[in-house]
Amino acid sequence: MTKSKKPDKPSQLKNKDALSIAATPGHQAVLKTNDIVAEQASAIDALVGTVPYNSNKALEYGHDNALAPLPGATAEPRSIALTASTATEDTGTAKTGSAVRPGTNPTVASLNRVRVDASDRPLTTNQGVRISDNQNSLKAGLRGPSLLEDFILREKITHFDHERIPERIVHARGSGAHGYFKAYDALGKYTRAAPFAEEGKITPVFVRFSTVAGERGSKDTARDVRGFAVKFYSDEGNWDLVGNNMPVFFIQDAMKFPDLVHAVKPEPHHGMPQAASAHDTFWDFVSLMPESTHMLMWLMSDRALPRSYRMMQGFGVHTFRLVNEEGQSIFCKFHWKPRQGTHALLWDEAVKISGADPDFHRRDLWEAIESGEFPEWELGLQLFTEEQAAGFSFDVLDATKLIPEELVPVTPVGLMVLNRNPDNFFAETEQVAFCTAHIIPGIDFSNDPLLAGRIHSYVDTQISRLGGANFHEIPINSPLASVQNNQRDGMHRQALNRGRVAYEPNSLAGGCPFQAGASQSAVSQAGNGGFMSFPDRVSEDKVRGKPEKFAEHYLQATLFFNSQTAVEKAHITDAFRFELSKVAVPAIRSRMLSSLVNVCPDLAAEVAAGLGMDLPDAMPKAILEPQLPEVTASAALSMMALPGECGIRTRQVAILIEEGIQYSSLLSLYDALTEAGAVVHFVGPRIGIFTCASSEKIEADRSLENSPAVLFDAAVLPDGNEAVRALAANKHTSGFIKDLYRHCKTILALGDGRELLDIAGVGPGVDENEGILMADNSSLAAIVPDFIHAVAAHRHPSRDPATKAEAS
Ligand code: HDE
Repeated sequence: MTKSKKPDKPSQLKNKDALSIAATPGHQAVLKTNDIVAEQASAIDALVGTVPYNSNKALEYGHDNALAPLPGATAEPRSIALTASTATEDTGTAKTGSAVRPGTNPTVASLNRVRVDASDRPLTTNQGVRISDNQNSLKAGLRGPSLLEDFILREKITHFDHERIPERIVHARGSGAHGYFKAYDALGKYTRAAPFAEEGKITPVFVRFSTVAGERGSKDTARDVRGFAVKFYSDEGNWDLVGNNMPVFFIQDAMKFPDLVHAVKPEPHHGMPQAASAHDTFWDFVSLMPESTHMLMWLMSDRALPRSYRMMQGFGVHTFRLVNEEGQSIFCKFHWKPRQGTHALLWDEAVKISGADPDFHRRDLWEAIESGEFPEWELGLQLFTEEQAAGFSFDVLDATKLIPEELVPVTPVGLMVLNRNPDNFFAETEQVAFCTAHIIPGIDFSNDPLLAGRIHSYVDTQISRLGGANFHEIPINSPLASVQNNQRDGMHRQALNRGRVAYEPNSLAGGCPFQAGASQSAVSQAGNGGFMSFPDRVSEDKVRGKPEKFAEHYLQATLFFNSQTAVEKAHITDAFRFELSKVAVPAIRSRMLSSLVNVCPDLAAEVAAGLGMDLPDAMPKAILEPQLPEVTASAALSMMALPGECGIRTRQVAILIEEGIQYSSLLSLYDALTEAGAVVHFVGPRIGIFTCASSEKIEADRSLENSPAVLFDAAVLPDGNEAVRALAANKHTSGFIKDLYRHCKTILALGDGRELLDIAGVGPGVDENEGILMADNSSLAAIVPDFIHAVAAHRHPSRDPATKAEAS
């Protein structure tokens, strides 16, 4: 190969002289320009001459060369000017800027380069022309016709007409935030991936959480899977870990994804229902696809109703590979575990929130970050060898199966913190383009056939959604790592590539940009080589089919169900009953019931009873004698095992107020709650100022009317005779307290406030129940820690009507 050549003495091109002459009126710049051209021509010839033939050609052949590609041959030009597009490169203006430094690409950089602030600046058109009047269109006379020449009006309206882009085919509704990932330790033993290169290494991230089925304006609290997509802006390129809040998926092969999505989306004839799986086409499809049963158990569980995006686990779902510097590989599953705990809404709560605040999750994420309560997740890895995988009772390439943590433990490897809201929802959250194909050296794919389809799909979909092949240049998508290649042109191209060379091999640009070669290569420095696919050996027939182990569809659905607590099981039963009760065709309901018999006959019988149907026979299975599972109950699958470490931080606590409340008790309580990190709201019959019995003033920032109980995690009923009487007379109070009670939330009744429990029909004797606390002035101080403890428990399942019904 041609070795990199030391640069000759920089050539003395005289373009500076030429420019100064050209800029002087009356001078003939032609002769000088010809000097430059002549000099460039001779220098280019010298450069090209250093490459008498393509010495790398022979290295393109054979197995050993395939495993260790060398970096491309390069030769440095005598001057940077040789690779320029034009001899006038040095002509600087405010618009063109100065000549670019060698090897720079300002289209990839931090978002600072495109952040815009209009303070103290006048309104302009998109061409930068100042607008004198933004109130009136141009008319022929005050009462005359509008004029076609009004380019200001027309530019404004034209831009407005094109403000929307196609929404995502799935995951259209979502919210995002910036943050960083910090590695606990160097993971070089397993992977050369840049984010894990050193202990304490920080990599910027952008994360987008989403629902799947609903359209862009749909409610946040639909029963649905949640997307959990993380873009790592690593110094070796962007890595997107595009996961969900559930560790498995509905289908095993990408071929079925459009069918699944068509089945769950609003039915094509009338466009209903929005953001809901409770309809015929969804259950028709999944009841014919028994491999979806495990995912259905997750979807019918409370995991599908997160309390907050901040309180969900995330999973990479597929098996991936990690590859180290020596080219050794180990299989890996990715897990995100929230510090805030994994918590859910109740169905009744989710339904009511979707009316009270359809932006519930978006608001929650935004407000937490704005208030400095930065959500955190720990990244964990399940690492296992191919030999281990071969021995499992299930196939690790089957995305409908998880690997129980009892079989392969999760090793924590780092922490992700989301600490900044986007400047602009559209530019960042809407335009961010995640893609499973965005991997970096050290991460690689497994042969999961679902993953293979995704590797194709994401780039493809961005091309139509973001309007062309240059979506990677949109600032939120552009990497921090430098980008240089021979791709050119296309819609909305931003990079102004210098020079006339857009191909490789070349000698006119000294062989640049050159192929990086393998990281293991002796000639490249460690860590500087290019991406190398793990050389997984493949020698099989070309077929359309699935491996035998994929045929087992029920054991992990049963594992999931058996790992739930009684209340979680009751919610799953309720959810199946609700969803199937919305299915109009009885035969579809019956088919689904027959499938559930294979998961758990008791579950199926209860759902059937709830639908007023006879229990059908079990659905025939695709495999009669599967391998026995290694694990039959897994504690980690129950949300009850994931309370988190944040106590009551960010929990929303309502303190009801009215004219005449007792102030003294409230003050110390307020201080204790805010000290512990809760967000306390004073909720009155209206917003505004209220006067306490001892004449202090308190301002209600929420009203019973605009903020129903479902928007709070806990509530305090105040003391004060007059106030309690007024609250009792308010038409919203009783429903407010009933919902708090029914949703198993913590209630603290102070002094006279306990009467409100009776009025709401949840007393007397209610204080026997978990999470209902009573105090008066003298006992308040003692009860505050109990209250905080009870709110931190999220809710009190012993009061759950689902389990009560079960017991009775
Ligand atoms: Fe996606 N998926 N998906 N998906 N997916 C998209 O890409 C697709 C799958 C996931 O916040 C689309 O940019 C196929 C599994 C998330 O922007 C699209 C298959 C998992 C997001 C697409 C799957 C996901 C998407 C739509 C089966 C969990 C939102 C717009 C072969 C591991 C990312 C877009 C964001 C988005 C295709 C299955 C997660 C159409 C073909 C499994 C979190 O390309």
